[in-house]
Amino acid sequence: MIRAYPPVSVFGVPTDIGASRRGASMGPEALRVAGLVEAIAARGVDARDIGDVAGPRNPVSPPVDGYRHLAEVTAWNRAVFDASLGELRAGRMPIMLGGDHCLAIGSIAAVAAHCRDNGRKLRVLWLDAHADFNTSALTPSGNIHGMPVACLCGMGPQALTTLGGVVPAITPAQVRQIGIRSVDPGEKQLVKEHGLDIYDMRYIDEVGMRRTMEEALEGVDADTHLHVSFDVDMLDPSIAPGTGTRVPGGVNYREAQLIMEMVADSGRLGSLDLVEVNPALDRRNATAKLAVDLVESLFGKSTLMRD
Ligand code: B3U
Ligand code: MN
Ligand code: MN
Repeated sequence: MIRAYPPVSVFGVPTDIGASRRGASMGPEALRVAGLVEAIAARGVDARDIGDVAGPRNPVSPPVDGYRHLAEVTAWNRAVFDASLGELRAGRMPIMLGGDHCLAIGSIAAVAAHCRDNGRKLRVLWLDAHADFNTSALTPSGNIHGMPVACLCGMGPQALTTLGGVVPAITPAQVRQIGIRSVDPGEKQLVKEHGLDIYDMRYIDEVGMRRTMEEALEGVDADTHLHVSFDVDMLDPSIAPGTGTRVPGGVNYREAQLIMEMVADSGRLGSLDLVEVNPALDRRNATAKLAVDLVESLFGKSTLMRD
């Protein structure tokens, strides 16, 4: 199968504004140093690094009304929204290098707006140890990187839920979460109420990654835009130590490769977030290098010639 990828625009979002642990702001450079853009280009894709978007510094302040740094998170997400939508409208695939996962509010709001404009269906694959479905009332931390899925589904501060103009930006029915193993008690209840489709680690252990991915991709067709939001803490900390909220028992190397290969085989990848790489916690950039390795598979690299 010959896959033609649209041209790709990689941009960095150097901030840890949605987290309480510092360091994800260095993620974009770590991924560049690990050779991300060159690796995509080596797959025969027109890949361009358009640099970093800008935003406010991290004031490192405590939560106010259940949100840490809401004004700054909003500013960064506006910048991400504008950059993502600009690239999509130019016919290019945006790859957002975080930064922490709060930035997916901007990137996915942009993808949702673009899909609405073009009458395309949207499917979001949320690869993560966490459901990121907290609200200000439920959050144990006030960290907005624990809230992006809820915000996108219309639950959250107005500044974030209205980012793309239409509320909600997406519905839970458009989301499939994979690798989940840490959900807070109140968040668990909310996830159930909204029927979020979660393939947690127990499910993956029981049925295997192949079937998990077949189910997660079910219904994806030629009219579907597939957005992959990849929080590297989905991976087991033994292979991906460079991230702020490590949870044991994660997705292993082979399972992660299969996820990426099956997305590549779908031929529908339209946009990507690569978030929560924290070089301050990493060993010799291992986590960024692994992310690059996985992105190569996402762009069709496989061991054998399957074309
Ligand atoms: N659920 C916890 C922890 C967390 C969520 N996402 C990350 N950490 N990266 C919270 O703070 O909301
Ligand atoms: Mn996350
Ligand atoms: Mn996470």
